[in-house]
Amino acid sequence: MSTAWWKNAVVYQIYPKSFCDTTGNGTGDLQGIIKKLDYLKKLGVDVLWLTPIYQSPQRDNGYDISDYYQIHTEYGTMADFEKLLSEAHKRGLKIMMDIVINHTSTEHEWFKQARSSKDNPFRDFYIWRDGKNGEPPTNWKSKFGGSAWEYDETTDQYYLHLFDVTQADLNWENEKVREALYEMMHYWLQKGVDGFRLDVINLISKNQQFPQDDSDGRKFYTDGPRIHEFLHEMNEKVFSKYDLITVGEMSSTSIDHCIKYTKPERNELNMTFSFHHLKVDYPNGEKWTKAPFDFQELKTILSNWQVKMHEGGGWNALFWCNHDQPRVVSRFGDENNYHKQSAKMLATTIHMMQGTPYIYQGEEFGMTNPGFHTIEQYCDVESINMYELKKQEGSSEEEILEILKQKSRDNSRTPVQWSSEKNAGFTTGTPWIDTAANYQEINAEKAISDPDSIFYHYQRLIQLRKEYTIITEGDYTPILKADSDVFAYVRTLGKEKLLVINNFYGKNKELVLSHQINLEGYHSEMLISNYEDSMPLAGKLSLRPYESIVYHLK
Ligand code: TEU
Repeated sequence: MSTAWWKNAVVYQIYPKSFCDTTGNGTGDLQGIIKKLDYLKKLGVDVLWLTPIYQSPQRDNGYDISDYYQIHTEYGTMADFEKLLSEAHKRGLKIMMDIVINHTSTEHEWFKQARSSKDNPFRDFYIWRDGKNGEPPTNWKSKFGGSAWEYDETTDQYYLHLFDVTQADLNWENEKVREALYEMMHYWLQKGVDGFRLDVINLISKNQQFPQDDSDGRKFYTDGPRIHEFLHEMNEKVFSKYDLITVGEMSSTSIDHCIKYTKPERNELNMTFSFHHLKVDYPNGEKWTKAPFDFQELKTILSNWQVKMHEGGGWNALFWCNHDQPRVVSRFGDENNYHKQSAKMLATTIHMMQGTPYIYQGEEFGMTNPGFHTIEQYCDVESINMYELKKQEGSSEEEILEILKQKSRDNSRTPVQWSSEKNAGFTTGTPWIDTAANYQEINAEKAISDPDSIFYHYQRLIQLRKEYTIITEGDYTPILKADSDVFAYVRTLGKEKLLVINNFYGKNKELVLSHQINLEGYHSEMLISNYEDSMPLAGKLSLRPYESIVYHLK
């Protein structure tokens, strides 16, 4: 059986608002993406995932959709979108749309109708319940803080919103809702888009008893009772009619569920994003703290997902960064002392694993967290809500700002640093969010002109995936599991092996490999590293700070 094309693909994520502005209004746009297609082609990626570009009041930067059939005015027109699609296709690049169907904006026509009266035909498109003695129907918490229920005076009932109060959850039990959403997906597919990223898709099936206990309620709607049935139906009615790439964003999920979501014969999705490896700096599960990351935990989680998804026949999406996560070089690397080495090392760690890698705009040349220092610089609804909540709880301004500096989603949402020109070449106007101050040192233009840059390291990693089947197909065995500094693993395909070694810290490290892997009878070749003069393979290796090496053994 031939390998599905998306198993060898690399996806590049574009956050259009911060990508490239061609009008001077301070907001990125579709023409800006067209302008950069040759740059993306040079990097070597195959698919471009655009975060939501539909009409939206932008409370949550487009994840609050008010019309699934219109392009958000600031981003351009439908003609611009069609142009983008054809220009991308001309270059052999595919376009993946972000599909947000757990909720809509409260400004969506469906919701406006639904809230107008209890007998409106759209009432049942959303989830309405009576309160209990003047309190919300359950104690479920919104992911952005506060109750997940909002009281609506007109009809004296509450509606459910797992995210912001302006993001009302759709009622997936209602067949009409499902049909309307499938129709919308067909509309985009018929236009020629090549894939879907499905936002928080594992939250769409709620336990219809709406139970509660002393938790935040997530267990009553995460990977819920009818989730596999719904995805199977979506696949049958939509995906199966096209040659598509589909990836589901899975909030607080499990490996067992992700195997089910992605096992080809179950006909649900191609692959899943899971987030457990990005909670290793959430002590006791609490994101809103300032904390170092737990390296052992990081290794254990990533390795477990590698091994178990492989055994179960599932498929992982591989990633460090997206528009909800801080920048990886600031998070797990050292942006001050080993910017280049640590960014490259982190890239290698993920790209040599089994799965489909995702690169988030700017990651390919090492963009960092911006280090905002006043609350006025933040735009993200989650960050602002948390700021208010922490204030009410009595935290000091200083403390909260320190936490936001590490954890805010705005860390990844600053303008792409294209050049050392004003506003990093992102806009000629005033950017909607501040640009990181380091754009003179860290930018795409500079990276392109430096043969040793992070950009070319990513380019090489992408090429290697195309050249070596073992990267796609090989199985995965962690080695040096308990080592406190090194993340290493072996990929195996028949007699062939890949040995991947990553020093995660800024110090030298002596490594004895002879107990970990039998090198006898093998011819080894170094495929990629992050120092110019990396050593040939031997039973003992002396690693330098953040050194990363991949050997191919035959
Ligand atoms: O995110 C879902 C999600 O649960 C998170 O990644 C979330 O941002 C984080 O847990 C908050 O701490 C998706 C989108 O990627 C995000 O941008 C949207 O805000 C969210 O869904 C709602 O549509």
